[in-house]
Amino acid sequence: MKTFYEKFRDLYLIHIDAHLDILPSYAGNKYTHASPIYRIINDLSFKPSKIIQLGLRGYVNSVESYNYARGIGERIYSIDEIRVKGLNNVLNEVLNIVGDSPVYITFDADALDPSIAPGTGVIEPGGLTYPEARMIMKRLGECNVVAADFVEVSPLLDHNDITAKTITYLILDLISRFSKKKVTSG
Ligand SMILES: [Mn+2]
Repeated sequence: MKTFYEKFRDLYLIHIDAHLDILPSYAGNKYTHASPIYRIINDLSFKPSKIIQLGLRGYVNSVESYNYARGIGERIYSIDEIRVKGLNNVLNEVLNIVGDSPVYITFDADALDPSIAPGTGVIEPGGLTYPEARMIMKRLGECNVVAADFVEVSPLLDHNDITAKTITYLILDLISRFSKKKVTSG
């Protein structure tokens, strides 16, 4: 993020995850899976209004964390809001927000339902299905994506490589759209 934000000052971050990842520290460590969004905002001075989060759910995210994230201007679409509004409508809103701006996508495997992604450390019931995640990848692939990462896959916790295969398919779903978008400078 540091490298891409230095290069693209109008960068958007689209964060797909069950968790807000916005704790200042976790177990006494500033650099864990619980803090990347906090670090990006506070260490890189990245504007919270340029962060869009999709898929949030579960009891790990505290009310205080939601209030903090919303209070500083993050755009949050919980899994419940996605289901009520409809994924396509939410994606239309997201694409409308980012326009032609450069986009960094970060995808946490636990955004997916544990039934298709058991191989991750903090599973949360009620996640995205593969067709939903595939639609997210295909629509976001229409944006000016300059970087993407897929995180939190743990082969030791996986079963029959189901998580690895699902994530691999999502990477393919994303990059398969790149040939359709216009080439941009940088
Ligand atoms: Mn997570």
